[in-house]
Parts: sequence; structure tokens; C-alpha cells
Amino acid sequence: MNNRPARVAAIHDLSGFGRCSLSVILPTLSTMGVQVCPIPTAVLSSHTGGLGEVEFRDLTNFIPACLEHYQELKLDFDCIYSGFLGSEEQIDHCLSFFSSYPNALAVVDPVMGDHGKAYRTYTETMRNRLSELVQVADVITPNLTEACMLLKIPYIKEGLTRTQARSLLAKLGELGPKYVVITGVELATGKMANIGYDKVNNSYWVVACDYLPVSYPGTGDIFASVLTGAFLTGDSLPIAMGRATYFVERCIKTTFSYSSDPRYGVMLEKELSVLMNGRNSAEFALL
Ligand code: PXL
Repeated sequence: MNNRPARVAAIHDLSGFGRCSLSVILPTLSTMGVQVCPIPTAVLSSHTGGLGEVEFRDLTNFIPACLEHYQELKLDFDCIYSGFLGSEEQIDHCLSFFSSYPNALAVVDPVMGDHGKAYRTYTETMRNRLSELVQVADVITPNLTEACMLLKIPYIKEGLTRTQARSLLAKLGELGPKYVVITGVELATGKMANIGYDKVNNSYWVVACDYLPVSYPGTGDIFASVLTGAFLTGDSLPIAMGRATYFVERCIKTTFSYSSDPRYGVMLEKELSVLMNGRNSAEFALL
């Protein structure tokens, strides 16, 4: 019997300050009992969201070298999870990782932008090529900005009706993935929500979240990590979404209560213990 913890190869950047990407993915998944093998795509002094001139070291060539080493070791992975990428070539290296482990859960967080805008390091070619990763993914977790970019439609500023929400999810599902989750969606009812589509069971889900007048970097990374950890420990899509939403909301509210500078990210350290109780979940409903 194999009872080792589930093992994830996490292909993301390592930003020293600002609590995003590997800095939050590692503690989050470890707390959930999942082993993370970080494969840094780049090393940065901080995230790129308003902290001035960022020191950036590209690690493009490091990715295929890691893959080669892991194959020599005959290491097995239960999940390959990609996120923020530092160059176009890295898309090809991620594709090699995914194809080398066809039985692993393929999670693609198509990090490209937020609030209707692309992140400054993401070129148009990179944004266009990200759909190649989405095609091979089992699970994708775009925010609304990224969902619109993947579908090559203008950013939707108005609240989504149920029909619009389901149509966005279905169109993303047509690109390949079995499970689609769009985060940070405003609904026509005025409520903020995370919405999901389980193509295997043809069901649509919604998890409402409280609106707070603030936005923190890294919350998408924490959401996708909890979702991944939940999938790897046997949860269904809506249960995984409920756990991820609950946890991110806790992190945001706690951080907001300290009036911390939003650019510094959420105070994950204060909330990690909440993750150990697998029953903590936000309510989920059919969309
Ligand atoms: O959380 C997304 C993210 C990841 N990595 C870097 C970023 C951001 C968002 O700003 O700048 C370097």
C-alpha cells in the first residue's frame, strides 16, 4: 500500500516579499498534508503589484533540468501544478512536465492579470500561448480577468447573470479542462462569488463570498492551492471550492482587521491552523 502524502510538483515563481506564489503555496499545501516540490520559474525580490523596481532572476533553464533529474530518480507525482511563469519558453517546459506525468492531476492556474489588466511581465504572446496549458489541464482556476483573456473577450465589468456565468464556465470547459473555477466574480445580484463547472458530472456550482473593499496579492494562489489540496485528499469540486473560499475569506478578513498594507499580502501565518480542520467550508450551491 502506498500511504505517503500526495506529492505535487509546483511550477511557480518565488517572490521574497508580498506573500504570493511559492511563498504561500508551500505552507498552504504542507498544512493540508500534501508534499510540495517547488520548481521556481523565477526568483523575485517581491511580487510585481506596486512595490517599485523588482529584482528578477529568470530560471527558465532550471525547469527542464529539474524534470530530467526527477525522471532519473523515477519520482512519481500525483499532481503537476503550474502558475506564474517568467517567460514564453516556460510554457513549453510546463507542457513537457504535464506530458511526462500523464496520470498526475494537471492543475493550471493561468496567472496573467487581475482587475481587467495584464501583469506587467506578461507579454501578449505569453498570454496567447497560455491556452496551450489550459488544453492539457484537468483543473483551471482563472480569475475573471484571466477567464476573459482565455476566451479572447473584453473584460466584463457588470455583474454576471446565471446564464452568463454558466456560459463562461462551459466555454472554458470546451478548451479542455474537466473542472473550471472562476474566482472573484461579481454576480448580477450584487454578490461576489467563486463559480465552478464540473464537466464530468455536468454540474455548475456557486460559492458566495463577503465583499471587502480591499484586494491582496496572492489570494488566487492560496485559493488554487487549497482547491488542489482538497482534490488530492478526495473532495468533490463544490466541497473543494467551499474549503478554498472559506480559507481565503478568513485570511482576507483577518488581514483587513489589522489595517495591514494590502501590498504586503494576507496574514497567512495567523490562519494556517484553520486549514487543519478539513470541515471548515463555505456554503456551496448549484448555479
Ligand atoms: O499572485 C500572483 C503573482 C505571482 N507572482 C508574481 C506576481 C503576482 C501578482 O502580482 O507579481 C511575481
